[in-house]
Amino acid sequence: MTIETAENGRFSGGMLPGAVRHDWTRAEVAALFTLPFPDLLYQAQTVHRAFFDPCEVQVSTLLSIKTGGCPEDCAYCPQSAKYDTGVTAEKLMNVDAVLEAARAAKAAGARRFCMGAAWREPKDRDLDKVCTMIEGVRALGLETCVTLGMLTRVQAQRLKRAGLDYYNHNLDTSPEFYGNIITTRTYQDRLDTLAYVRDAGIHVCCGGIVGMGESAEDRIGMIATLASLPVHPESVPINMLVQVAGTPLAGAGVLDPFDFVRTVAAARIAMPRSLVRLSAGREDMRDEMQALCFLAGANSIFYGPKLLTTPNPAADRDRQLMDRLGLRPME
Ligand code: SAM
Ligand code: DTB
Ligand code: SF4
Repeated sequence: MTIETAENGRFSGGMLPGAVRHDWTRAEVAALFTLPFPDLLYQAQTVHRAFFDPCEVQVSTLLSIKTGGCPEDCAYCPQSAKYDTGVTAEKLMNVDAVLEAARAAKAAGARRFCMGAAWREPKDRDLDKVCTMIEGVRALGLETCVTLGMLTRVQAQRLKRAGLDYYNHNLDTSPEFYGNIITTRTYQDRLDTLAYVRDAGIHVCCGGIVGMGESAEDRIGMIATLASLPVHPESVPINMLVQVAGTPLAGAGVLDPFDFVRTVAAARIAMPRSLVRLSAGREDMRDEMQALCFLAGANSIFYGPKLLTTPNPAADRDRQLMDRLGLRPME
């Protein structure tokens, strides 16, 4: 097989398939975004195939273990107490109910079980309970992931001792656009939490949201920031904004779907070894759009009828889509 190289112009920015770099400049990432679509997808697929079987998709299931009533003001989020979205605040679930949901997820084919809490940061007492959940979910033979907001270094170490495999904490957007979306915590707060998680030896799941009214430059800045982390996140969720009535971003202009696909492809090329997750927003995507995202290098999805509070495609629709495309769940 002939692999096109930087010399013949097919691979921009000196990128050869197989190279993992942490020194991505914005100009290099911008050059990816502005490639003709066929060249971008070709490059993304070549990189994808160098590291993964392109017919395999990692399957995770999400559960909201603590819903609503969050003090933060993230403009996209239906769980913020600042917006009237019809989401009612609930207490942290009990451990047995969480384990029952994890057993059902495993029986349905999930490999990883992700537990999300609408907190700014966990209280130590709550963290003890979450650690018990992590131990129980691991004992079922599932990989574990939690997303609980900001952590201290000590809390990250506590989660590691409980056996946590992944911590999800998103940068959400570029450093420049961030202040338009969230005012109650800083970009640096997020980078600090990510460093504590990494230092504790937990795998990092970190990505962002597209379709919030950000510019192309912001999407470029987000990918460049993620790809410049000292170690790439092992999982990179790319969420399409789910517009929820009552949030400030309800009514945000609709993004050109190809700009979403370009963001997925740029994530794949810039972070070749990472799982790129086609995350929120699939419920409103046509099957053709999801297929394009898989061709652009997405190789992970959330599986099951609900994300945290909003709908996700039903499991049978996803099974059919995977069958029609010849995709298999990753072991
Ligand atoms: N409270 C914790 C935090 O913010 O880190 C954990 C849960 S929070 C819901 C996890 C992530 O979900 C957010 O960082 C955001 O990227 C994503 N998210 C939330 N609402 C969304 C929406 N309406 N559309 C797309 N993604 C969303
Ligand atoms: C991520 O990046 N996306 C997931 C997960 N991490 C926790 C959450 C999506 C939430 C979508 C809105 C909702 O269902 O409340
Ligand atoms: Fe709270 Fe997380 Fe929603 Fe922000 S994204 S309002 S921190 S639950």
